[in-house]
Amino acid sequence: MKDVVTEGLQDFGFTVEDLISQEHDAALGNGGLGRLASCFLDSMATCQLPAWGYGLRYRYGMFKQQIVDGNQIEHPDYWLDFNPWEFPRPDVTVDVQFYGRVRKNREGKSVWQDGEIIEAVAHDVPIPGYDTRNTNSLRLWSSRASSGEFDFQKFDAGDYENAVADQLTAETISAVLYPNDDLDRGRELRLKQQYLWCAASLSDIIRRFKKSDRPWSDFTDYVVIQLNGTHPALAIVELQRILVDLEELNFNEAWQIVSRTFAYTTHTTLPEVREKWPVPMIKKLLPRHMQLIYEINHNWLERVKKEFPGDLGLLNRVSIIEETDPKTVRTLFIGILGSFKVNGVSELHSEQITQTTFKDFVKILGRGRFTNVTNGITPRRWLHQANPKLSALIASKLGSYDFLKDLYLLQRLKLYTNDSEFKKAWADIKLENKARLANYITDTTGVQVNINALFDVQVKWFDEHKRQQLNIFGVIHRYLKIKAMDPSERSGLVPRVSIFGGKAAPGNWIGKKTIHFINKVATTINKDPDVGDLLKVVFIEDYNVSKAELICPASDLSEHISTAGTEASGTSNMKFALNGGLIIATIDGSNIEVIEEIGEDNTFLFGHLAPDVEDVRRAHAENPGRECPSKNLLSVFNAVLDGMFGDPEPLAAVVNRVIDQDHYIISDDFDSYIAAQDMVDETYRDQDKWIEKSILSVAGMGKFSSDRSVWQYSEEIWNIESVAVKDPKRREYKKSS
Ligand code: H2P
Repeated sequence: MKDVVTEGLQDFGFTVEDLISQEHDAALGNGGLGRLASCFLDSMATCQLPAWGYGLRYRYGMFKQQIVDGNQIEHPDYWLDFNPWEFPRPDVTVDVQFYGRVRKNREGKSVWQDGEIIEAVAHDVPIPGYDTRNTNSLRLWSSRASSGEFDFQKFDAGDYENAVADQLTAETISAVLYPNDDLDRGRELRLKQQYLWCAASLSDIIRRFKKSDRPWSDFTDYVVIQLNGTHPALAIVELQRILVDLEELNFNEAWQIVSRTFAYTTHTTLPEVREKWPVPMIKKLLPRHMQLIYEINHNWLERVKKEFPGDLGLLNRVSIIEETDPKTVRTLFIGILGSFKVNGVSELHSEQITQTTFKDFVKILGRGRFTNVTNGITPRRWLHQANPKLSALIASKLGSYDFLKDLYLLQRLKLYTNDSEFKKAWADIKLENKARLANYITDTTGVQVNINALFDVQVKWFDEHKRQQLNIFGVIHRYLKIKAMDPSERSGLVPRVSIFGGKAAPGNWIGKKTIHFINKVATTINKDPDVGDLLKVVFIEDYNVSKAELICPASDLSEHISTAGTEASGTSNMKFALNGGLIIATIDGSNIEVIEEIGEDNTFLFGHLAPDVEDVRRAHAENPGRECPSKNLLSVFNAVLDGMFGDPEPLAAVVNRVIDQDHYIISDDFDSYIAAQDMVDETYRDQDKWIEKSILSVAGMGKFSSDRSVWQYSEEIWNIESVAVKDPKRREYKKSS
């Protein structure tokens, strides 16, 4: 509809961009995990797969980031104040029970009674597919007191505060989205969120199934539920509860259905089981679920005992209940046991987890339970919408926009790497996109950047393993090099703009220190007349999806430099490469597959390999006072600690972290990183070669469409087929003919 809208708006004196700029970014789906889910929703609708997305409608989604004096300040994000894309469904509500107690009735059945009821209310966000009539829904739940309004009796009696208290308590459940690494705060509320989400969604799924009047034995032929991470693992226990307590199936029969309904994706490489719930907390909040967890665990351990007699260690390691004080429930294990397939999100990650976190489960359940589906991104948003000119240029060569539905067609671009007219058009589009970003940078930060400089970007969450520190240390190294040069030699250098963006979870202190560090370094470098246009450092505030759409098309180079073996997949590498940016990367996560598709010659690689990282860490531990192995990095540290970027005290934490621990082996990878960056400069000098590599990057992106990912889920896990929604006009035509 964009053309129609653009034309219509012109009559009113507006551009379509004016209109779009009024729209608030969704405060959901901003980290890698959520954004992947958004891409999958787009792909499932486009591939005409009959699917629903379920989530929570957080009143305040991810916080808004402001940078004040170099520091991240968090503000609430009122994203729902204006959101024309959601349809409240007051008719679709589910009562969700919390607390209370369990008693046995006369027939010996467990009955969960009393406690409190919270009402979940549906809000639907339509997800239209591309070039199809199919539109799926993302159903988001918000919570409210089950009466839905405040207590009028109290209100009449003048007790105004208490009249609304129940309502406020109930609404708190869907109020805020906890950042993913803040595990200790608000734990009970977090558990309540997870349960409300699971219980409401399951009730909705079952209601739909029941409309068909089919027996429960058919359930798994019609329903499959993919758990996106461990957060919804409670759904497994909830379905067991529904089948046993409400539908009166026997325990084993119910478990057969449950464990053929769910499949589970893990998105992390962290070896420790992250989400654990204290048993007393579950007992209090969800007493019946705790009983069921014990029973599921009992049956499981009996099986393990039978198959591996006498192996007490194994029994302890795979038990859902961890014998800590107080005891805890390992949510991850519920996810594994209650699912018929478990997958990681890149080849390396999926392989790695079977050898570490899931090793024991592989031994017991067999390798066949574990599989891989490499992540992807939607080309509709990340190419066509973000970079319409590049999309049009590609369409002009390939003869149509079919590549937006079959991304492998991009391979044909390889034929045009010597077509000088095409290459010129390609380069012009990149320059235009850089100019667009440069204007944005000047408007928002006041920093003027040279659009002919190499735009080097790292935008993603601040997580220590993603190593923004390595990047900024590299920037300082470059700065020192420029300063040490005779001014007459400087003209031979390739000018750079280093662009950073991303948020740190409020509880991630080192992430916040790193943001501060980058901003302080930027301030010094940007005003240094010795450097001028040769180096600029920019921090883009409040990185989100709209900004990513502006940034990705404008990058010459982007950085995917996590310590090998720590990034499960990563998807921004795909977004940049699809927009013709080259990548500098470690041999980690999905980088490996991206490199395979684009070709090593067209990427800049460095760093230790995953199997060596543990050895390096062991060597650190054995030699605590060791010298920093990189002279280059030592000079960087000295410059920081000598006050080159202002008061060293607030900057020292980021440096000391590497000197003291260096868990992410920054010092061991630094020289190889610098060497790769030198290669980047050398390659960039030959613009013709650079553009050729840029075209080849795009040409190699076929595999990374999220359409491929969801097809793989459909065929290898869900066992579902596409169903086209028919065009009513065509139906009429058929009738009359
Ligand atoms: C996580 C992983 C990424 C992965 C993404 C989607 C949790 O994203 O760390 O490696 O690509 O899920 O599978 P993030 O760190 O951005 O929240």
